[in-house]
Amino acid sequence: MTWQPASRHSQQAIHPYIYRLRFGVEEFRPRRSWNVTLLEQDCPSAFEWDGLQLRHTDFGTLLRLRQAPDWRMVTLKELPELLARPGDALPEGPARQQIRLVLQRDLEAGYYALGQRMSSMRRDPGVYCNWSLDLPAGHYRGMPSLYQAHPYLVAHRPGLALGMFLNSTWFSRFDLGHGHEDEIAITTQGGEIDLYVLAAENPADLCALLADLTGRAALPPGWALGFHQSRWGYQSQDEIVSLVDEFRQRQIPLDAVHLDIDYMDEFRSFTFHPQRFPDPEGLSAGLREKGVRLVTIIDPGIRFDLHSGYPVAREGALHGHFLRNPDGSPFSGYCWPDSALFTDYARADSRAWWGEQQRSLTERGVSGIWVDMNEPAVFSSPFSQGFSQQNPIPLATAQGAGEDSTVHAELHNLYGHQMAQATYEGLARLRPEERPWVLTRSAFVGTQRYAAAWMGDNQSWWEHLALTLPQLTSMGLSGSPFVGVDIGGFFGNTHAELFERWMEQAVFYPFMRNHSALGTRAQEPWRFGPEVEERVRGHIGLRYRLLPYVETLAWQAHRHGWPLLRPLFYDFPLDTEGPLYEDQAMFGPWIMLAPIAHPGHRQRMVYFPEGRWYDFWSERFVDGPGCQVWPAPLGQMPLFIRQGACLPVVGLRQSTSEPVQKNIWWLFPGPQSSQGLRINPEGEEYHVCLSSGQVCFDPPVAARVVVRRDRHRVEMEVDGDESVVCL
Ligand code: MIG
Repeated sequence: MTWQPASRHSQQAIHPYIYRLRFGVEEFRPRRSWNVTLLEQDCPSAFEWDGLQLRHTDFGTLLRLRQAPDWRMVTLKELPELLARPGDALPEGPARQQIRLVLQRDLEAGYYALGQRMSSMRRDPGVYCNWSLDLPAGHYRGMPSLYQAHPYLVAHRPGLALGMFLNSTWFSRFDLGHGHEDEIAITTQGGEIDLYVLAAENPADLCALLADLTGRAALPPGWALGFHQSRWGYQSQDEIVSLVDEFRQRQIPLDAVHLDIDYMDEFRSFTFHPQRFPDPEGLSAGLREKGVRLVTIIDPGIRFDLHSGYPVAREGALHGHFLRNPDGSPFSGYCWPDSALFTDYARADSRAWWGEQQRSLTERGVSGIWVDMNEPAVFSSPFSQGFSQQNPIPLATAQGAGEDSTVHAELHNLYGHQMAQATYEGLARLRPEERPWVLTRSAFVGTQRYAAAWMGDNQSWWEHLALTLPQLTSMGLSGSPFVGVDIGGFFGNTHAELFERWMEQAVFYPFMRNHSALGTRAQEPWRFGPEVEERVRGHIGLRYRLLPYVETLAWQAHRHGWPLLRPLFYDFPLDTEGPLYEDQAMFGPWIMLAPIAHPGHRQRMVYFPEGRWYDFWSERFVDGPGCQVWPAPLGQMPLFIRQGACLPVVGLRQSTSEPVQKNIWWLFPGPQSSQGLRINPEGEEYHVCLSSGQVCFDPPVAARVVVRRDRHRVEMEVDGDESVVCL
């Protein structure tokens, strides 16, 4: 079948800097309940669209079509990257309508974002698919897609940061200069291209626009910004208690422990194993006294067990919350509990029901919920029979209710998103006094409203350590600021040097968790001997000292969409070359990390953007721009503070539950005046202004201030209140 012209189109400015271009095969379908965009109204703007070119008076030409949008009918065979179960077919209707938009590729621009990938941050020419998948161990570059789907592309050149969000939850694909070097071809199933074009002067403003369009990231509770310890294979309540005691006895700060599937009773979600975890209330209360929160994993696959008194399966089936086969029988797929039922999170009543299920955890003192396997991952044979292939839900399976009924093919990419939503909303209802905290594996654009995310099953490999910064900074550019990877690597056996180098950079992961797979070498911080332990204690301690800065960045991510961990070009958008180094990153506006991700390396090249940079560990400083080789002994990864920094910090604590004794600022004064900001956990702002040797507080504080000098750093300890201090 050949391509035919798309017959419908509409254009509309919905924000002074966001323009919506729509092209369709048939009548545009009405807004769906699951649509992730928040802006709809017409808005006066300075965009001009002439049918071929989109311009904005502030920026000039933003994009140009190469040809009129067109469409064709396709079969599953023509979409080789779309993983479906053997014998499956695309359902009739829009699922078979593939529509395409071909744009001119700006050869001067760098291309970024597109969510979660195992590849460089600057997107090479290639094909990027959006289809959530749980692929086998050993993620590699060629994987068409991973657990999450972000049909959102960023183009950047000095003076212009352009975002293109394809508002399609169907399978989609961005061909970035692959078919033709100077073209970008965007295709999607569903018969509609709904493209939001976001135009900003720099990446920070672009991130703010994306947050306006798709929602602000949920602000994590304070404890979630601390250190988390996890492992698949912690077998019992007693083991968890000893683990936490060991952290405390060794004086390694810790805020959360995660329980993996081992805690469940035969993999029944929302249950605890009666022998191995006999007293979850006691466990969570005991941990809470030690300043540690409990997080439990939940899988979407509900054990298909209608007769043994498992209320989740029985009630869910009774009230019709699970997916069904075309003949009306319950759909079941294999997962941990062998045969499992899957909730239809596209239905509001089913989401509410799912939310209510969290009660069995919150009532037992669980603080956060970790939602896994929500691509959703379905196996081809029972887990109890060993290894199996993925066997995804048939694409024609009905989802949604009433006017919003559709097929799984349209909602596959949203399964994790809506599971996170249901879980988040359940926690918010059950415990309105606490900020919900959900961690998800699968996600879509907009999931940041409900959950933090980790990057799934990485490996204990140097290559995966090296890919972490590109991966996490790309997530931030794609709208998801609260992200992390499994420290130490999940599959495979880590070892001392890899683990230690991983911990060094993890201080700056927005979400900081050590996690590993069943049967792999233990990787708690003390498993590699006293020297490694000592240095790792120092790294986690540094995170805890920096927590007021981390909390401030978290608030800014929540309010403005600014990622905590970002690529250099984000903070230095006019610098055209240096900021392309992807093995460095900024943590907020003041801290630059240049980690080591290679065995044996004890020095590395560091790019310094414009300005003065103070070495965190020594007397040295460097004036950028330029490159220098920098020492990187174990325990001292190259770390720099930008001149002018005013960093809110705190004395060392073992947990965020310990009261803050002193408010401290680390000042790195420069010739120009500079501003420091602290946003405390309640959202109150404290400003300090540093100018010609004087510090002014806003709001003014009235009491004792102690000032100490340490190399380039001035440490200012505010015990009470005072308004102006001379350094
Ligand atoms: O495929 O619950 O990504 O973090 O430890 C295994 C067991 C299922 C996958 C998650 C991983 C978790 C593991 N889960």
